[in-house]
Amino acid sequence: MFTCLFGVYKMSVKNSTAIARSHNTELAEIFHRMAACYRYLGPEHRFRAMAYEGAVKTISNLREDISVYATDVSSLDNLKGIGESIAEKILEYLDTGKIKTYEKLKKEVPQDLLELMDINGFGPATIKILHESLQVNNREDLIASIELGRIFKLKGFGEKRVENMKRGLKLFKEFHTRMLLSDALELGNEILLEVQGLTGVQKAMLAGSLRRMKETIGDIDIIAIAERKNWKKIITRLLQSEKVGRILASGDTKASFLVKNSTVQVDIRLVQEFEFGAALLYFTGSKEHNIHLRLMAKEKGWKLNEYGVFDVKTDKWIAGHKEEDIYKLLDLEFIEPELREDRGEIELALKNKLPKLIESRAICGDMQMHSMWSDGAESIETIARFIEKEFPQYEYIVITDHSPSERLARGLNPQDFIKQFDEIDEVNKKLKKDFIKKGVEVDILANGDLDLPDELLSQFDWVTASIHSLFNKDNTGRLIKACEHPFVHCIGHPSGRLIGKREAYTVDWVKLLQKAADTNTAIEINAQPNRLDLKDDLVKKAIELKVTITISTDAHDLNQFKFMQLGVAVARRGGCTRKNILNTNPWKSIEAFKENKHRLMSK
Ligand code: DGT
Ligand code: CA
Ligand code: CA
Ligand code: ZN
Repeated sequence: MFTCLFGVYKMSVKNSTAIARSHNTELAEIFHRMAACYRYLGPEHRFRAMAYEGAVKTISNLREDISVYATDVSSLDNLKGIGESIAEKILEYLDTGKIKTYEKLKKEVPQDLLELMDINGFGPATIKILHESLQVNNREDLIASIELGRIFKLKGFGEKRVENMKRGLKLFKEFHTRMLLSDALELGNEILLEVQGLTGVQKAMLAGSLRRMKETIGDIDIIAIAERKNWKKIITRLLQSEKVGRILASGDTKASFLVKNSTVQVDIRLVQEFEFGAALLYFTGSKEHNIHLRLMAKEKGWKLNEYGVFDVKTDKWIAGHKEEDIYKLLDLEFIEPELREDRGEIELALKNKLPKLIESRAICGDMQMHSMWSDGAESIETIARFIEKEFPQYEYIVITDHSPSERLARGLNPQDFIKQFDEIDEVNKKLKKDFIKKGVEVDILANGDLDLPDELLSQFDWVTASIHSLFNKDNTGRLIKACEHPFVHCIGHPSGRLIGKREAYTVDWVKLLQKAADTNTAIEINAQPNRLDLKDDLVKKAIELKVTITISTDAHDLNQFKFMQLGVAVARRGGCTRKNILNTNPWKSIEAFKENKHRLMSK
């Protein structure tokens, strides 16, 4: 799960009941803040901070409300990552609604400083110095001390470091005004369901950037069809929903509100059936796409707006019932929402040359995931049985635990991998098929070497190589060296960005992608919601250069396998067809892909 708990993202914790949501979510948030307090207090509290983060992870993944497990200290003790002391705090919280230790910590550590530790470039030690020497108490103070140059008086704060801090602040701000696609999808679909359930609503759809599946979302847009006479009633009833917080605007045809306890805005518009296509087209955007279409209509003597297509001279209505009708009228192929960014899709549609975009149902397997052997939450058998049941279309999954230098992620030693191979063989035997593939996410070291010996690497079914260090450097050389390695099949999360937290490191993309194509090395679209890496425009570049792409969830627990749809969305936005994506094929084609690289590299 994504654990930035200072924004709207706290709503992404998924549980089956409303109570579970509030207990588990609130407790996870308290523990996350406690961990941050301990980090702030200094390295001697490091283990406590880690213990609380561990508990956050466990609680966030519970399928039931925490109270179900909380009969006494020892029953909680049985949960992974929860020791006696934390168990006591959980009971205290369930009993009194408060945790005394936390109340005490709140007095010791200025709470507005905690969110600053989530910003790249601001560790606890830095924040402490800023607080103690410059009386920085929150983000505003920090910005002021940078702008007024006071920060340069401190030892160790030179131009370069402060530049880096400014970039971190900028990312943070962008992040807090936009949501991750995954959170917006979940929330958007919940609200959509409510709208669809209102009496009088005949049909409702998500529009805006959410329908285009952009990686971050500013606000949620919904279009609904209803007869005009019912509009007022529908708006009134919707605004009475318990999901609605502050109402921003409310008229006869539309309403805007903030979702309760959050800063997420929802815009909803009601239309009549015959104008639905025009409204959907308009409010799906993008704005640039719309402007381009409107110009085309104008050249034909028509006017295109959110109500329909009209003849300029007579004002006569020509079309607008369906999006398809409007594209057809303009001599265009239907353009999928993910492509509507005016990045060349209209020109292709004119020539009937749009790619037939990949769909989720074409995915045959997941190419990256972590088990309990490293930092995943579940055993290999549990993962395999879950996938068999929930993703029956999958023919294989690849377990890719970390290599030794990833100590924080409990990376495996070579001998552990050999033991893991035996376990995979055993589980496959139980499943009566060759379902689980032996993979690894091997670290690319500082000099571009890999973190495991060739002799071991050659035994894996699938080797993904990724960078987990030196994010401030140009990493073209390291990645190219990894591509040139004969046993590397794929580059994982190639740009290293974390949306809103860490910018991508510098890479000469054309050079790298060309190398990937030349060496028959695949490039991953990592579907973790805060990665979505490779991102859409680089995916486009990659397929132009004939690079093979994989989509994988990099799941660390069972709830994360559903992220595949986000990876597919990125691929679609990049214009991928089924053919561009390696894991739309049976495993024997993947073997052939590996064989090709082998042949190329031994030339
Ligand atoms: P977001 O919410 O920032 O993630 O992005 P969108 O694309 O959802 O933008 P939003 O919610 O402001 O507006 C929804 C759609 O409405 C947008 O994609 C296109 C259309 N739209 C909004 N304002 C304008 C405008 O000034 N001109 C045109 N042509 N279309 C607009
Ligand atoms: Ca929007
Ligand atoms: Ca909007
Ligand atoms: Zn990784």
